[in-house]
Amino acid sequence: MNRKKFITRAALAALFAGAATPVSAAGKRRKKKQNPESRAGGPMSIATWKHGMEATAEAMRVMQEGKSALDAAEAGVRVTEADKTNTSVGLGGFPDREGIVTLDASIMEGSGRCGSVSFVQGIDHPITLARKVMEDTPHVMLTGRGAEMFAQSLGMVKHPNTLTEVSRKAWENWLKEKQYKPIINIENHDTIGLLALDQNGKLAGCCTTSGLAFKMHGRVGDSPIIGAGLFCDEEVGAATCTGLGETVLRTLASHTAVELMRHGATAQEAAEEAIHRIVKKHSNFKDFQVGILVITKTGEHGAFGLHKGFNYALHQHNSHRLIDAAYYSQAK
Ligand code: SD4
Repeated sequence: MNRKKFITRAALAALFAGAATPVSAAGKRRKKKQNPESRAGGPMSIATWKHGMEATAEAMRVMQEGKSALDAAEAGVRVTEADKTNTSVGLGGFPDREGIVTLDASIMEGSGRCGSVSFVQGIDHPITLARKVMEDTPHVMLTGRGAEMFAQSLGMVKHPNTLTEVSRKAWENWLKEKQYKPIINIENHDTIGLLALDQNGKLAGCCTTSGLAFKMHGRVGDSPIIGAGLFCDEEVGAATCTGLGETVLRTLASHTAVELMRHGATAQEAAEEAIHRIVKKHSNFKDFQVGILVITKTGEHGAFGLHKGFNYALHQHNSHRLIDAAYYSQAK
């Protein structure tokens, strides 16, 4: 190995091997990259997109009652799921190409306990169903009809397949051209991923979505896949993703970010590297959007979008704000 390669490798090893301060190729100590909005300390709740404002408010309210991060994360995203004007989460979501709304959701605690449901129809709160899978079954994931049968056994109502007025119109419009191009571009996105850290230092996260608009019937994205749309580990931190799920699935971006932190990256460095990996594996990265939120077990956070436009809600230290994330590229 020549000297230059050796130094570069040594620098990379230092960056992700738990060194307090990474060493640059020139051998100098480099300051670790932090998100300028990040300040440690719980309780905190952080969530994707503008609709994250209501969700993080509810999550914080629940934690202030003394409840856990898990209760808070679930309660927070239930607000988004219940909002029928939201066209990317819950039953108000845009349907698949057959005109059917199918929902995906996952929930995870820092302890490693987790549950998820995918391809579920007619259920108001897939996140609560995911939690029931975690708590009341020996499984991690239930899908489709089986998940719906489980929901009904718990007394959850299964609604007939009716679209909201807005979704029906959007679908009818889509039917005119039936362009089958996954459309999570820079304007068309959403999904809620919410991470919470409670007053006892416990971590939890939730991710819930109606998925890609006008997807193939049966398509499942990253949101219900543990490690892709969501990952939490109390030894390190947690991450959640939004955007074109296929790209997040190919790179297991949430798990990747948490593992990078385990090996010494800050939350911001982990978020950025997870997006860089998506860029490396997708030459068409200009055509879609992805955003990631990452928190450490002490409440620091990182956020990064593939393109301009990804924002997130942060509720922490008596402040509640919508923040524009840094991003990889402005190109479209
Ligand atoms: C999916 N990741 O099903 C979800 C959708 C999403 O912004 O996040 N849209 O691929």
